[in-house]
Amino acid sequence: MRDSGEGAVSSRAVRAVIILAGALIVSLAIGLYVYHYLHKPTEVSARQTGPHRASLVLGTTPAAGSVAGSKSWVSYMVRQHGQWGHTTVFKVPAHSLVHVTIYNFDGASGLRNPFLSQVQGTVGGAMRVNGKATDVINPDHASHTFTVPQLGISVPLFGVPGKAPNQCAEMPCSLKKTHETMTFTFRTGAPGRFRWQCFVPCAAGFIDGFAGPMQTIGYMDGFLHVV
Ligand SMILES: [Cu+2]
Repeated sequence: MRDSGEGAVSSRAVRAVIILAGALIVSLAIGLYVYHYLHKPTEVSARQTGPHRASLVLGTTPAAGSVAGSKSWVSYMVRQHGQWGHTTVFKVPAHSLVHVTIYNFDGASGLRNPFLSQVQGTVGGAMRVNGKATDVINPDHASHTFTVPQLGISVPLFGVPGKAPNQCAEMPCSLKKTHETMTFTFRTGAPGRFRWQCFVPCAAGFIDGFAGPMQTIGYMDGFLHVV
């Protein structure tokens, strides 16, 4: 009888250790996920161009290529010192004018909601497409959008025509390759961390074009860190 009693105690002890170890592994995994969510990809600062002025140069590509590591999906990129970097977390100064240039190397996927083909929330309510001012594009010609819902900012990106020569399919893309250039300026307010994302269902190969890169930070989503 004494033997079986000891056996029950030790099996309970083994179970407790297994449960504790399991709980530890799960909480470690959750911790790592949260850390990764908050800290990856690396934050890149907009370039200070004057008092309360900064500039940010971005790019959009059909495939992030080797710069992105394992997942060469459709992606936003950042350009610094003539080099492409793979991040979508941008630090910009508060109460400032931020001038944004986006070089789009990607073709059009088209918007499902034509409302988003309008430029909203920028200085003058407009942008420039290859130097020409406009406040709207044909929704079928939209390649991506740069939208910050909480700040009321949304800019559609004009897509490279399908038959255009000299296209760049994968980053790093030289500016000599065919692209469309969008420029606009927006004004930042108080500090905060604001989510931004693309609203064009541009994730080719995924259901409804809305999965994969469309819901992954570092590709078609990111944060605007106003400091
Ligand atoms: Cu997109």
